Amino acid sequence: MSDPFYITTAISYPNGRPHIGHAYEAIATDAIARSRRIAGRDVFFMTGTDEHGLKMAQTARDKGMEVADLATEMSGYFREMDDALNISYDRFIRTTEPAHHAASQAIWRAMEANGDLYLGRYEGWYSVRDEAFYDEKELVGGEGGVRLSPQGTPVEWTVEESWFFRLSRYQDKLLALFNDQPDFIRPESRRNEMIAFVSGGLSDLSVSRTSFDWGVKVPGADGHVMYVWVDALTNYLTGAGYPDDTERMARFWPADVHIIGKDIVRFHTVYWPAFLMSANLPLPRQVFGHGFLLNRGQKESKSVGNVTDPLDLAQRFGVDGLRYFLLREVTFGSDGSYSPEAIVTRVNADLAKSFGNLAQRVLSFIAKNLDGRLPDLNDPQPADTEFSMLVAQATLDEMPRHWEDLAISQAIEAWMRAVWAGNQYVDAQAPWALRKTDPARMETVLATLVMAIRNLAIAIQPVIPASAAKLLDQLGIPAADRTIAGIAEAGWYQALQASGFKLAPPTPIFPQLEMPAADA
Ligand code: ME8
Repeated sequence: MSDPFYITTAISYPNGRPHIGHAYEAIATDAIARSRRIAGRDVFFMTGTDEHGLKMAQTARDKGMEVADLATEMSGYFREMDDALNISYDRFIRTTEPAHHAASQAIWRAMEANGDLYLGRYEGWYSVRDEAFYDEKELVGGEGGVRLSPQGTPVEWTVEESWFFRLSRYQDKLLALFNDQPDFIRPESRRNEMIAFVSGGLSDLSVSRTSFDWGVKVPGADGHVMYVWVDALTNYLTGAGYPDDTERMARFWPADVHIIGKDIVRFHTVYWPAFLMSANLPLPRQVFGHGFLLNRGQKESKSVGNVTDPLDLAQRFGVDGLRYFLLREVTFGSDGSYSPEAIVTRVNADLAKSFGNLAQRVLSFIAKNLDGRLPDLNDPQPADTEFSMLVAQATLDEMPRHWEDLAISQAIEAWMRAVWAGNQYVDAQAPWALRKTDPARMETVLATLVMAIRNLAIAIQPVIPASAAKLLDQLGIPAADRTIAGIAEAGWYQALQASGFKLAPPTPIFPQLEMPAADA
């Protein structure tokens, strides 16, 4: 297959179990990956866990565990979550893998060969929770005069021998990058933040640690492990076969897009391109910083007692219900909020009552009244053609454009408008009434609807893959045709009719969800 597309999530810290923010990022990235697959791209989708660093080492110590064991146990929960949520990753990377250590050491040597690394002494503020160094001027005051990072996390004064990366050399190059490639950082608001940050001047970056040893060894410097972000960012190269698999590198590097949260945009759009420029490697085409997910408008935290297990939500509302809600309700790039009531309301309105109802009443009518035989398309009238054109416009033009632009909720809105048009069409044409008066006309209306339902199901696969697949199975659509090209194909309906395919009485795919009791 041609036309490679490499997409990644951030790799998560497995110092605890995955939360709803992790689930959201995985679901959004998965939907984009699937949207490219049905558009015919050769997708490589990577996710995984970021297992080194002080935060992991400290968590393990607090739990009285070996850090390697903690990483393995927790990484397993992330992979389980991905599998449960139907995340179609091609590779789940763990930064403790030997291949990743080799890639991190290779980029280190390349940066060193370029004269960008030097040995010095770090004296400054460090936040273990963010795994980030901060300048004095970035700190903010907390309660009782305590100094906090701009993310509101505690900082500690750190003094140690360290290797430094000459980040200061890259200020102009980074500003030129942001200027020449306005789409490198999205959305626009994050781009503006990064332009302001880089314009304020860049200090060299401490890139090794000597006070602990849980990390990738710095080549040729005993006692130094790499700063966790150096190795973490390099995971994207490891996945593309760096440094030895040059064929794979030629195919999948640079990455098309890194999907990450808004709190780590600086690492991905300042440090990462600077490392890559230093190592003489091409830069990813785009970094997209999505928003944060809030529980009834509040950040989840153990002390507030509102931490939700994403798998509980999936169990309660269905994997596709949860996916649909998050992707439809949250504008990609902005913060979003969820609550059980909001999920139930949205899923019932769009999936159960609109699309589900449309499919269910049409397919069961055919199963019952035509014994499952696919109706004939006799002499279509303007109302039929108009509706078919509207579905084609939504699925072949609007939705692909929105997907291309990562405007996920807008892609779904375009789909929903076509679904509503389907319900209006069926009400206006009332095939049930035509059964006695004009059976030929009834068949035309039903045939028009079957085609529309099939195309709408294909187009929504990235969002609700399992439900769409069930519906396409009911309709007898071969797996190979479940693509955008399959929507555009002429003659598939007549071919399916000719094959003698019969619709079985359908089981409903989108059950109505119960509104939770007020205290749930
Ligand atoms: O940052 N809503 O790992 P992480 C939405 N290991 N997204 C959220 C979120 C929320 N409430 N909370 C976190 C790391 N995220 C590093 C990344 S990449 C080379 C290394 C997002 O486990 C967060 O923004 O803290 C990030 O993209 C991802 O979840 C993993 O966060």
